Amino acid sequence: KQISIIGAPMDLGQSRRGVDMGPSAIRYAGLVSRLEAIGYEVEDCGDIEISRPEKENHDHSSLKNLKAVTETNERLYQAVAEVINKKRFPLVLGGDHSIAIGTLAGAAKPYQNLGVIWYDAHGDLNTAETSPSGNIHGMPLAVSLGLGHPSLTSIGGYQPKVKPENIVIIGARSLDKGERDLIRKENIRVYTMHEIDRLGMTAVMEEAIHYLKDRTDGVHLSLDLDGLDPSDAPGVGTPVLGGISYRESHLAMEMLSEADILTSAEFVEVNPILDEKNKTAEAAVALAGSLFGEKLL
Ligand code: DIR
Ligand code: MN
Ligand code: MN
Ligand code: MN
Repeated sequence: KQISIIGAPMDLGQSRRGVDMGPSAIRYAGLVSRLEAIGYEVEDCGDIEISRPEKENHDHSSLKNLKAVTETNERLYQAVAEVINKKRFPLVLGGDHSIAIGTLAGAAKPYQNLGVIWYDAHGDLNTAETSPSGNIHGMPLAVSLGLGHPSLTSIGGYQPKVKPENIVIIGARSLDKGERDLIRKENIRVYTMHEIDRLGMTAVMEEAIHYLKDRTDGVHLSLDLDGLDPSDAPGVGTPVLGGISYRESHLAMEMLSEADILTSAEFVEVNPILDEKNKTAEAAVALAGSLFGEKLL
Protein backbone atom coordinates (compact mmCIF):
# COMPACT_ATOMS: atom_id res chain seq x y z
CA LYS A 1 0.00 0.00 0.00
CA GLN A 2 1.10 3.50 -0.81
CA ILE A 3 -0.41 6.14 1.47
CA SER A 4 -1.24 9.74 0.59
CA ILE A 5 -1.94 12.12 3.46
CA ILE A 6 -4.31 15.05 2.92
CA GLY A 7 -4.75 17.72 5.60
CA ALA A 8 -8.15 19.42 5.94
CA PRO A 9 -7.65 22.20 8.50
CA MET A 10 -11.36 22.96 8.80
CA ASP A 11 -12.94 24.55 11.87
CA LEU A 12 -16.15 26.00 10.40
CA GLY A 13 -18.32 22.94 11.03
CA GLN A 14 -18.49 23.60 14.76
CA SER A 15 -18.04 26.46 17.19
CA ARG A 16 -14.70 25.91 18.96
CA ARG A 17 -11.62 27.39 17.39
CA GLY A 18 -8.37 25.45 17.23
CA VAL A 19 -9.42 22.25 15.47
CA ASP A 20 -7.98 23.78 12.27
CA MET A 21 -4.58 23.02 13.82
CA GLY A 22 -5.40 19.31 14.00
CA PRO A 23 -3.48 18.30 10.85
CA SER A 24 -0.35 20.13 12.09
CA ALA A 25 -0.59 18.52 15.52
CA ILE A 26 -0.94 15.05 14.01
CA ARG A 27 2.02 15.63 11.67
CA TYR A 28 4.07 17.00 14.58
CA ALA A 29 3.29 13.82 16.54
CA GLY A 30 5.21 11.90 13.86
CA LEU A 31 2.61 10.38 11.54
CA VAL A 32 4.77 10.10 8.41
CA SER A 33 7.81 8.50 10.09
CA ARG A 34 5.51 6.14 12.02
CA LEU A 35 4.00 4.85 8.78
CA GLU A 36 7.35 4.75 6.98
CA ALA A 37 8.79 2.65 9.81
CA ILE A 38 6.10 0.03 9.08
CA GLY A 39 7.32 -0.05 5.49
CA TYR A 40 4.89 2.17 3.59
CA GLU A 41 5.76 4.65 0.92
CA VAL A 42 4.12 7.83 2.25
CA GLU A 43 3.37 11.04 0.38
CA ASP A 44 2.14 14.14 2.24
CA CYS A 45 -0.02 16.19 -0.12
CA GLY A 46 -0.20 19.09 2.35
CA ASP A 47 -3.41 20.87 3.31
CA ILE A 48 -6.37 21.72 1.12
CA GLU A 49 -7.43 25.37 1.06
CA ILE A 50 -10.22 26.28 3.49
CA SER A 51 -12.75 28.85 2.24
CA ARG A 52 -13.19 31.98 4.35
CA PRO A 53 -16.46 32.12 6.29
CA GLU A 54 -19.03 34.73 5.38
CA LYS A 55 -19.93 37.32 7.97
CA GLU A 56 -23.62 36.76 7.49
CA ASN A 57 -25.73 33.80 6.51
CA HIS A 58 -26.74 34.91 3.02
CA ASP A 59 -28.56 31.72 2.22
CA HIS A 60 -30.99 32.16 5.13
CA SER A 61 -30.30 28.62 6.23
CA SER A 62 -29.79 27.50 9.80
CA LEU A 63 -26.60 25.70 8.79
CA LYS A 64 -23.54 27.55 10.05
CA ASN A 65 -20.93 28.50 7.41
CA LEU A 66 -22.77 26.46 4.77
CA LYS A 67 -21.08 28.11 1.78
CA ALA A 68 -17.51 27.80 3.09
CA VAL A 69 -18.06 24.24 4.28
CA THR A 70 -19.52 23.30 0.88
CA GLU A 71 -16.69 24.86 -1.14
CA THR A 72 -14.04 23.30 1.07
CA ASN A 73 -15.58 19.85 0.82
CA GLU A 74 -15.72 20.16 -2.98
CA ARG A 75 -11.95 20.66 -2.90
CA LEU A 76 -11.44 17.75 -0.49
CA TYR A 77 -13.57 15.54 -2.75
CA GLN A 78 -11.26 16.39 -5.67
CA ALA A 79 -8.12 15.76 -3.63
CA VAL A 80 -9.32 12.35 -2.38
CA ALA A 81 -10.49 11.35 -5.88
CA GLU A 82 -7.04 12.24 -7.29
CA VAL A 83 -5.29 10.07 -4.70
CA ILE A 84 -7.59 7.14 -5.52
CA ASN A 85 -6.95 7.61 -9.26
CA LYS A 86 -3.25 7.20 -8.50
CA LYS A 87 -4.13 3.86 -6.80
CA ARG A 88 -2.94 5.19 -3.46
CA PHE A 89 -4.62 4.96 -0.05
CA PRO A 90 -6.14 8.28 1.10
CA LEU A 91 -5.54 9.18 4.76
CA VAL A 92 -7.31 12.45 5.59
CA LEU A 93 -6.51 14.54 8.69
CA GLY A 94 -9.08 16.90 10.23
CA GLY A 95 -10.22 19.37 11.01
CA ASP A 96 -13.74 19.02 12.33
CA HIS A 97 -15.92 16.12 11.21
CA SER A 98 -17.73 18.14 8.50
CA ILE A 99 -14.79 17.17 6.26
CA ALA A 100 -16.11 13.61 6.11
CA ILE A 101 -18.61 14.94 3.55
CA GLY A 102 -15.79 15.57 1.07
CA THR A 103 -13.74 12.55 2.07
CA LEU A 104 -16.68 10.20 1.54
CA ALA A 105 -17.64 11.84 -1.75
CA GLY A 106 -14.18 10.92 -3.04
CA ALA A 107 -13.79 7.62 -1.20
CA ALA A 108 -17.17 6.16 -2.20
CA LYS A 109 -17.02 6.99 -5.90
CA PRO A 110 -15.26 3.81 -7.14
CA TYR A 111 -17.50 1.49 -5.07
CA GLN A 112 -21.02 0.18 -5.44
CA ASN A 113 -21.30 -0.60 -1.75
CA LEU A 114 -18.80 1.33 0.33
CA GLY A 115 -18.89 0.30 3.97
CA VAL A 116 -18.34 2.95 6.63
CA ILE A 117 -17.10 2.50 10.17
CA TRP A 118 -18.08 5.60 12.13
CA TYR A 119 -16.00 5.56 15.31
CA ASP A 120 -17.52 8.41 17.33
CA ALA A 121 -19.30 9.38 20.55
CA HIS A 122 -21.93 10.91 18.27
CA GLY A 123 -24.02 9.72 15.32
CA ASP A 124 -23.40 12.76 13.11
CA LEU A 125 -26.80 11.96 11.59
CA ASN A 126 -28.45 15.36 12.01
CA THR A 127 -30.03 17.49 9.30
CA ALA A 128 -30.92 21.19 9.44
CA GLU A 129 -34.33 20.14 10.76
CA THR A 130 -33.08 17.94 13.61
CA SER A 131 -29.80 19.64 14.56
CA PRO A 132 -29.79 21.28 18.00
CA SER A 133 -26.70 23.33 17.07
CA GLY A 134 -26.70 24.11 13.34
CA ASN A 135 -23.12 22.76 13.32
CA ILE A 136 -22.36 20.83 10.15
CA HIS A 137 -19.88 18.52 11.95
CA GLY A 138 -22.97 16.88 13.48
CA MET A 139 -24.35 16.09 9.98
CA PRO A 140 -21.80 14.38 7.70
CA LEU A 141 -23.13 10.84 8.00
CA ALA A 142 -26.68 12.00 7.18
CA VAL A 143 -25.33 14.02 4.25
CA SER A 144 -23.54 10.91 2.94
CA LEU A 145 -26.87 9.05 3.08
CA GLY A 146 -28.29 11.78 0.85
CA LEU A 147 -30.12 13.57 3.67
CA GLY A 148 -29.65 17.28 4.25
CA HIS A 149 -28.98 20.49 2.38
CA PRO A 150 -28.70 19.86 -1.41
CA SER A 151 -25.46 21.82 -1.70
CA LEU A 152 -23.88 19.29 0.67
CA THR A 153 -25.53 16.08 -0.56
CA SER A 154 -24.67 16.88 -4.20
CA ILE A 155 -20.91 17.21 -3.65
CA GLY A 156 -19.11 14.91 -6.08
CA GLY A 157 -22.10 14.93 -8.42
CA TYR A 158 -23.78 11.73 -7.16
CA GLN A 159 -25.75 10.55 -4.17
CA PRO A 160 -26.09 8.81 -1.83
CA LYS A 161 -22.46 8.02 -1.06
CA VAL A 162 -23.37 5.25 1.35
CA LYS A 163 -26.38 3.07 2.04
CA PRO A 164 -27.74 2.79 5.59
CA GLU A 165 -27.17 -0.99 5.67
CA ASN A 166 -23.45 -0.48 4.94
CA ILE A 167 -22.80 1.68 8.00
CA VAL A 168 -21.53 0.58 11.41
CA ILE A 169 -21.35 3.17 14.21
CA ILE A 170 -19.03 2.32 17.10
CA GLY A 171 -18.78 4.12 20.45
CA ALA A 172 -22.03 6.09 20.40
CA ARG A 173 -23.10 7.64 23.70
CA SER A 174 -24.64 10.96 22.69
CA LEU A 175 -27.46 10.89 20.15
CA ASP A 176 -30.05 13.58 19.44
CA LYS A 177 -33.75 12.78 19.06
CA GLY A 178 -33.75 13.03 15.26
CA GLU A 179 -30.64 10.85 15.06
CA ARG A 180 -32.26 8.11 17.15
CA ASP A 181 -35.36 8.25 14.93
CA LEU A 182 -33.24 7.93 11.79
CA ILE A 183 -31.22 5.02 13.22
CA ARG A 184 -34.47 3.16 13.99
CA LYS A 185 -36.11 4.05 10.68
CA GLU A 186 -33.12 2.93 8.57
CA ASN A 187 -32.12 0.14 10.94
CA ILE A 188 -28.52 1.41 11.07
CA ARG A 189 -26.13 -0.88 12.94
CA VAL A 190 -24.89 0.85 16.10
CA TYR A 191 -22.57 -0.49 18.79
CA THR A 192 -23.13 1.93 21.66
CA MET A 193 -20.94 1.95 24.76
CA HIS A 194 -23.45 -0.48 26.24
CA GLU A 195 -22.62 -3.16 23.65
CA ILE A 196 -18.89 -2.44 23.92
CA ASP A 197 -19.04 -2.91 27.71
CA ARG A 198 -21.27 -5.93 27.49
CA LEU A 199 -19.77 -7.88 24.59
CA GLY A 200 -16.24 -6.49 24.75
CA MET A 201 -14.40 -4.79 21.90
CA THR A 202 -13.19 -8.11 20.46
CA ALA A 203 -16.72 -9.39 19.80
CA VAL A 204 -17.91 -5.98 18.61
CA MET A 205 -15.14 -5.72 16.01
CA GLU A 206 -15.49 -9.37 14.94
CA GLU A 207 -19.20 -8.79 14.31
CA ALA A 208 -18.69 -5.43 12.63
CA ILE A 209 -15.96 -6.77 10.31
CA HIS A 210 -17.93 -9.89 9.42
CA TYR A 211 -21.04 -7.79 8.74
CA LEU A 212 -19.18 -5.40 6.43
CA LYS A 213 -17.12 -8.09 4.67
CA ASP A 214 -20.29 -9.82 3.51
CA ARG A 215 -21.95 -6.80 1.95
CA THR A 216 -19.38 -4.17 0.94
CA ASP A 217 -16.70 -3.80 -1.74
CA GLY A 218 -14.59 -1.25 0.16
CA VAL A 219 -14.59 0.22 3.68
CA HIS A 220 -13.87 3.73 4.95
CA LEU A 221 -12.91 4.37 8.59
CA SER A 222 -14.01 7.75 9.93
CA LEU A 223 -12.42 8.07 13.34
CA ASP A 224 -13.58 10.99 15.50
CA LEU A 225 -11.14 11.22 18.41
CA ASP A 226 -14.09 12.00 20.70
CA GLY A 227 -15.05 8.34 20.31
CA LEU A 228 -12.26 7.73 22.81
CA ASP A 229 -12.73 8.55 26.46
CA PRO A 230 -11.79 12.17 27.26
CA SER A 231 -9.14 10.92 29.71
CA ASP A 232 -7.30 9.38 26.75
CA ALA A 233 -8.24 12.03 24.17
CA PRO A 234 -8.89 15.35 25.94
CA GLY A 235 -8.16 17.52 22.89
CA VAL A 236 -11.62 17.45 21.28
CA GLY A 237 -14.36 20.07 21.03
CA THR A 238 -17.25 17.94 22.28
CA PRO A 239 -15.93 15.42 24.84
CA VAL A 240 -18.40 12.90 26.27
CA LEU A 241 -17.60 10.90 29.40
CA GLY A 242 -17.61 7.11 29.39
CA GLY A 243 -15.89 6.53 26.07
CA ILE A 244 -13.79 3.85 24.39
CA SER A 245 -10.43 3.37 26.08
CA TYR A 246 -7.03 3.83 24.47
CA ARG A 247 -6.40 0.09 24.72
CA GLU A 248 -9.78 -0.92 23.28
CA SER A 249 -9.14 1.50 20.43
CA HIS A 250 -5.77 -0.07 19.68
CA LEU A 251 -7.41 -3.49 19.65
CA ALA A 252 -10.08 -2.23 17.24
CA MET A 253 -7.42 -0.80 14.91
CA GLU A 254 -5.35 -4.01 15.06
CA MET A 255 -8.40 -6.09 14.18
CA LEU A 256 -9.15 -3.79 11.23
CA SER A 257 -5.56 -4.15 10.09
CA GLU A 258 -5.73 -7.95 10.25
CA ALA A 259 -9.05 -7.98 8.39
CA ASP A 260 -7.44 -5.89 5.63
CA ILE A 261 -10.75 -4.38 4.52
CA LEU A 262 -10.03 -0.64 4.57
CA THR A 263 -9.81 1.41 1.38
CA SER A 264 -9.63 4.88 2.99
CA ALA A 265 -9.47 6.46 6.46
CA GLU A 266 -9.66 9.78 8.27
CA PHE A 267 -8.79 11.02 11.76
CA VAL A 268 -10.79 14.06 12.84
CA GLU A 269 -11.60 16.54 15.62
CA VAL A 270 -8.08 16.79 17.10
CA ASN A 271 -7.97 20.24 18.73
CA PRO A 272 -4.49 21.06 20.10
CA ILE A 273 -5.78 24.20 21.90
CA LEU A 274 -7.94 22.01 24.13
CA ASP A 275 -5.36 19.22 24.38
CA GLU A 276 -2.86 18.27 27.08
CA LYS A 277 0.67 18.26 25.59
CA ASN A 278 -0.52 16.98 22.21
CA LYS A 279 -1.85 13.78 23.85
CA THR A 280 -4.79 13.47 21.45
CA ALA A 281 -2.68 13.91 18.32
CA GLU A 282 -0.23 11.37 19.73
CA ALA A 283 -3.12 8.96 20.31
CA ALA A 284 -4.21 9.48 16.71
CA VAL A 285 -0.71 8.65 15.43
CA ALA A 286 -0.39 5.60 17.67
CA LEU A 287 -3.80 4.35 16.49
CA ALA A 288 -2.80 4.95 12.87
CA GLY A 289 0.25 2.79 13.57
CA SER A 290 -1.96 -0.08 14.70
CA LEU A 291 -4.40 0.50 11.85
CA PHE A 292 -1.62 0.14 9.30
CA GLY A 293 -0.18 -3.01 10.79
CA GLU A 294 2.45 -1.97 13.32
CA LYS A 295 3.48 -4.98 15.43
CA LEU A 296 5.48 -5.12 18.62
CA LEU A 297 6.92 -8.52 17.79
C1 DIR B 1 -24.42 17.29 18.27
C2 DIR B 1 -22.91 17.19 18.53
N1 DIR B 1 -25.01 15.99 18.02
C3 DIR B 1 -24.69 18.23 17.09
N2 DIR B 1 -22.26 16.48 17.51
C4 DIR B 1 -20.96 16.21 17.46
O1 DIR B 1 -24.31 19.40 17.18
O2 DIR B 1 -25.25 17.79 16.10
N3 DIR B 1 -20.44 15.44 16.57
N4 DIR B 1 -20.13 16.72 18.35
O3 DIR B 1 -19.20 14.98 16.52
MN1 MN C 1 -18.09 13.18 14.71
MN1 MN D 1 -18.09 13.14 17.90
MN1 MN E 1 -17.61 16.29 17.07
